[in-house]
Amino acid sequence: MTDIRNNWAHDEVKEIYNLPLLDLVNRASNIHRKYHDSTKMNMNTLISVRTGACSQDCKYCAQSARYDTHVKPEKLSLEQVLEDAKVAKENGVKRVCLSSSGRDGNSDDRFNEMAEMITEVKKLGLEVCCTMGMVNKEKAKKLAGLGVTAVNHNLDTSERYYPSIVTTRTYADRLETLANLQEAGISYCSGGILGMGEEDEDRIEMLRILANQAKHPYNVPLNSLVPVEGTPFYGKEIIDIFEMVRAIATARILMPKAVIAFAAGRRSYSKEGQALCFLAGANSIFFGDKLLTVKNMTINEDQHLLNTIGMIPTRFHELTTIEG
Ligand code: DTB
Repeated sequence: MTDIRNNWAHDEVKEIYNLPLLDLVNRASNIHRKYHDSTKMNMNTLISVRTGACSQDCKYCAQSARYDTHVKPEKLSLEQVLEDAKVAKENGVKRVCLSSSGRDGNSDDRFNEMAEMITEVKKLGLEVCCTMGMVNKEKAKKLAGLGVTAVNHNLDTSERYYPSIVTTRTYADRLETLANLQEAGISYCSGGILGMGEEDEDRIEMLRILANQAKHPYNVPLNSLVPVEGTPFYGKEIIDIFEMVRAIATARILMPKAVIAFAAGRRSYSKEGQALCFLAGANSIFFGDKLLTVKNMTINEDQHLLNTIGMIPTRFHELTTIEG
């Protein structure tokens, strides 16, 4: 049977997810080595071009205007974004992800601002991704024309659990943006967050929906919730690293060619735990001392970790594909 499928049944995914952990890791690791160079790590720096002041009520997010968090609304100028991108480049990353807070990326002011930033950052010789909320068909085509590497729009969790984390938009809205991106022929990035009180069933369903898209995501970011003071999910217990390993390994088996990112939350875990995630198929990390609003692993820690395990930074297109 071919490895690349988009007709996964829930029970099939569940069976994989529930394999004995080391058998699951072994299977994922074999698939990973069939499709990727296992010495390469995709490194990507987040730049928050618009932070906070968001009308949405995502219970995990420090940027919602509804919650009293440490985040102060801020908008970076093009010059500041270029400055941050240059620093990221000097630190060795090949790609930056520009993030703009807010529900809808289609409004002309937010879209045009993002389009200009994408164009200018690309001129520095960096690959550029973006995340800006919902994207309609027309704007998806425009983003494709700008040569963006991938557009991020997460499913976050399962359809069933989604109303427990957000009420101001629907799962159908999320899926529609993914469909718009696919129709425009752009690579897209979509994943979710673990540790929001969801069950294994929700993780399994989210991964199944991603794997059953007509075209698999280019990048699947899996985040471990970073509970921020002031958000409704503050106080949630950090999930065990083995739960991250299970989700990452399952994602790798379902989407062999995708880049799987161990995105937010790495600071909660040991370097050995993170290395196990890389063994299970995670081949992308956010690199830089800060994510959007919270601290990341420091650059020094990450350089040390990658050196120790013998992984080197790479560009997206150099990551894949040994076979297929
Ligand atoms: C994704 O899945 N994780 C990134 C990116 N996509 C945009 C964001 C991580 C943010 C972590 C929490 C914070 O800094 O506020």
